[in-house]
Amino acid sequence: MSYTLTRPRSEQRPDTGFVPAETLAQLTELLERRRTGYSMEGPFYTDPGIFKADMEGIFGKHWIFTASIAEIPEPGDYVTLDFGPYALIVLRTDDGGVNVLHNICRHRGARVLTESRGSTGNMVCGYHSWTYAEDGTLIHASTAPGEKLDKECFALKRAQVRIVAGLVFTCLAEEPPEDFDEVIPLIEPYLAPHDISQTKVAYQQNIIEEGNWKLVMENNRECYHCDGHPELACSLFPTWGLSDGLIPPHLEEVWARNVEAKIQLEERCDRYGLHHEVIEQLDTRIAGFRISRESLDGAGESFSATGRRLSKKLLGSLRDFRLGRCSLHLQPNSWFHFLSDHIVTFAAIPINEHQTLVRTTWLVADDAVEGVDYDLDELTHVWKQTNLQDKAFVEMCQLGAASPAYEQGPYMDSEYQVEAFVNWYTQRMREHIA
Ligand code: 3BY
Ligand code: FES
Repeated sequence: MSYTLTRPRSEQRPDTGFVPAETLAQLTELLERRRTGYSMEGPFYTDPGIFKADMEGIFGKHWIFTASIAEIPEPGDYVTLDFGPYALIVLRTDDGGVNVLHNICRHRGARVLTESRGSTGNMVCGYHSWTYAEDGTLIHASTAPGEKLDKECFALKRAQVRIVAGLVFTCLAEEPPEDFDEVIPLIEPYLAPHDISQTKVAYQQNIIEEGNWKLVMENNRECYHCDGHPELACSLFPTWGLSDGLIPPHLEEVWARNVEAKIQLEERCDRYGLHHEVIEQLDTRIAGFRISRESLDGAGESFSATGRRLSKKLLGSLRDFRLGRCSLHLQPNSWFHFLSDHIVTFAAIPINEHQTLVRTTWLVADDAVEGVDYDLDELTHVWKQTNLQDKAFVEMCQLGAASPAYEQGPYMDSEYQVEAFVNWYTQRMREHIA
């Protein structure tokens, strides 16, 4: 009799698993031969199997940004979000907290909530009316006379939640990466004075970019392309090519303004007790991030053509409009700009290997009145334009990545944050498939 030696079943990666074995072999090889300093190979952006691996190894394991509490201000308010194959409900609870639940009925798997947002009491599945409480507990399921169902076994699955200064993060893993809890106290003091709990959504833009989620993130992580953002460039100082003392002649004037504005901003921040130092740990931490407060051009107040405020109401406990932008970049899927008069949150929500939903949300003080304190078109103009320009850049790269002629190109110095994102991603994926 011959035996085939196998590992115990519990230690095996099931053949029917989420990511096919051939994809894992391909991914292992691609990760092994990754050239640092260069963009990634095409399949990272085009292969459906690698997309599944990303969902499992990144979105299924790490802390991801979902929404802010301004989107779900009242108990029972919810948004639903699909990250690739994951369907989530982000629900405000009666005690003011937030639960994140898998939007998958425990009866036969139907979506429980089918709208993208709304307000709900108990959640009733539309198929056979199984009914769940805000914490996911199954509280009602019709049964035939004498039929028994142990309702305790069929609660909606819950994910981990952290609320950071009003930003709701979730982790779908049973054991979330630990260092996010160390990052929270580093970033919260920068954001808290803008007080998201006292803001409301002025506008939300959802655009589907025909590009892999990693191209969306890479594009966000550099301003080498910022000549392509004329509206943004009115208030955003160039963030590339200026820090090494080699100032191109055509940028000398703007550089001088930037230096002066930075000195004034730092004095102001010190006076008001606001944090402004750059903390940058984009690829060294599992919860990679960069936070800073940086000056804006012109009046230095907001993202407008003149740098002047776009809403007349200051946020939270702030006492001055000239506070530049407090900007946060987080791996793997979000970035934020906190200003004195409004906040813009950005989430990259993967759909499949070649499409990403980019959700941009503008928040203003909850007592700001549209048409009186702010004009919606003016408030949203710069980032709406910038997002459309970014969409075009991402789509150009997606087309390139799909071509057999595509070869990895070098990252320039000003693209170090792109490199950091890619390093973070490749390291996390190596750990995932190890
Ligand atoms: O939003 C950001 O953080 C970067 C800087 C400007 C362009 N880019 C989209
Ligand atoms: Fe939800 Fe049947 S699938 S009640």
